[in-house]
Order: sequence, then structure tokens, then C-alpha cells
Amino acid sequence: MSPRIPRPQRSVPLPTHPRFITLEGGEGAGKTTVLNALRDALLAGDEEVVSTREPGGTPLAELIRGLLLNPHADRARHEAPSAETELLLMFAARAQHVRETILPALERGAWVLSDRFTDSSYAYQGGGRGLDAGFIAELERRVVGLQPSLTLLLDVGVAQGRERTRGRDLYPDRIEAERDEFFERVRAAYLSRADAEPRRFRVIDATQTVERVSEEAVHQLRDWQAGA
Ligand code: Z5A
Repeated sequence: MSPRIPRPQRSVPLPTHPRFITLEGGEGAGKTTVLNALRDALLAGDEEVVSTREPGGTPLAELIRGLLLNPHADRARHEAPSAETELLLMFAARAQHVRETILPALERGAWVLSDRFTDSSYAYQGGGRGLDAGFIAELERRVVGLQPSLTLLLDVGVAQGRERTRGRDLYPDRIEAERDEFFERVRAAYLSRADAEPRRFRVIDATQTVERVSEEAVHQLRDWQAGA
């Protein structure tokens, strides 16, 4: 008897939450500054705003972040995480983040602004490391089950973004230490996701000054709120 081959799952769109917004982009794109500008814009409406980040956003997820990014953790044991290990740790942190931070905040009516979310896994582990997008989609469906309704992608060339962060840290973290080619693939993966989901993504030209990028992000937020 031939073995039963599981049929591929049809991809079902995930539910979005109207108060869940994410920021994405490569290194030095300016997400931290923009997150603060968006936060101020939302706070002006006198509503609760929870700013969070990935990997991280809960005590346990922050511990996983340390495992993922510490440039020395793997060297000490002469063992770098495989691409699959990296992906699964990202999703382990995300599973905790969604359940402990994001969903409780959304359920009590707060806005949630996250510096990175699942799109980062598609870009870095999918585009950068070459892992199968179908596998990532399956993890997203089973482990996360939720998408932001607005994603601002701050787009800047790899050389310019890396130049901005050069010399910032004594040691670059494990992913920052990757070569430019890796980050070119990350950027291409982001842009292709934005192309495929124009309703959710707004791409912002992050080559402009920090002030202009923040203004543009707040403008996009207002425009999206007006049309939502
Ligand atoms: N990662 C992953 O692989 N898979 C996943 O699923 C997730 C994450 C969730 C997280 O580290 C790493 O994890 C990240 C992806 C990976 N790896 N990388 N590389 P992080 O959060 O610490 O790394 P980051 O998000 O790349 O941080 P960043 O480099 O600091 O980027 P940023 O937050 O967008 O930039 P910033 O802190 O706002 O600005 C950086 C510097 O640039 C700062 O000195 C600013 O003054 C300057 N800057 C920013 N914007 C401008 C403009 N417009 N002009 C001039 N200078 C600017």
C-alpha cells in the first residue's frame, strides 16, 4: 500500500486586528524613531498604546532574543544555530509575545505598535536564509494566527542603512554580522511581500531625513485611519 501523502493546505487569510500596527525594515531604517512618532500620534487621541518589539516583548521572549542575537553565545560552544533553529526560536518568542502581550492589549482596547513581527521572519529567515515560505506560512497560521492591519515598511538601500549603524556597537549582533548579499535578499523579500499585499503594506522611502520619514509615517497612519 502506498503511503498517504498529505494534501497541501490551501492558504487561508489570517484574521487582522484593526488596532495592530507593525513596523518593518532593514538595519538602520529608522524604525525606533518612527515608532516613537506613531506612538505620540496615537496618544494624542488619549488612548492606550502598547509599544513592543520582536524578537522580545515579554521576559521569556527577551531571553530568547538573547539566545538569537548574542554574538558570543554560539561561539562559546562552537555551535551556530541552524537556519531552522533560528526560525523556530523566532516563532517560540513570537508565540509568547502574541499570547502574553499583544492579544491581552488588543482585548482591552489598546493600540499595539510592534517593531517587527512575522514579516521579519519571511524577510530574514525566508529571503535571507532561503527557508521555504510555505513552512513559515504554516508556522504563522498555527502559532500566530493573527496579522497586523497596517504594516509600515521603511525602505532604505543596504549600504545606506548599514552606514547609519556602523560603529554603534562594539560587536555587531549575530544577524548584523551577515554580509551585504544577505541583506539584499532580505530587502527584496520585504518589497515582494509589500507588492503582494498592497492593502496592508505602506512602503516609506527611508532614505530621507529622520524627521521626514517620521512625518511620512504619521501621514500614512492618518490616511489609513481615515480609510479604515
Ligand atoms: N529578526 C529576524 O531575523 N527574524 C525575525 O522574525 C525577527 C527579527 C522578528 C533584531 O534586532 C534582529 O532580529 C534584526 C532582524 C532579526 N537583525 N538585523 N539586522 P534589532 O531589533 O536590534 O535590529 P534592527 O531592527 O535592525 O535595529 P536597528 O538597526 O537599530 O534598526 P532601526 O530600529 O530601524 O533603526 P534606528 O535604531 O531607528 O536607527 C539606527 C541608527 O540610524 C540611529 O543612529 C539613527 O539615528 C540612524 N538613523 C535612523 N534613521 C535615519 C535617517 N533617516 N537618517 C539618518 N540617520 C538615521
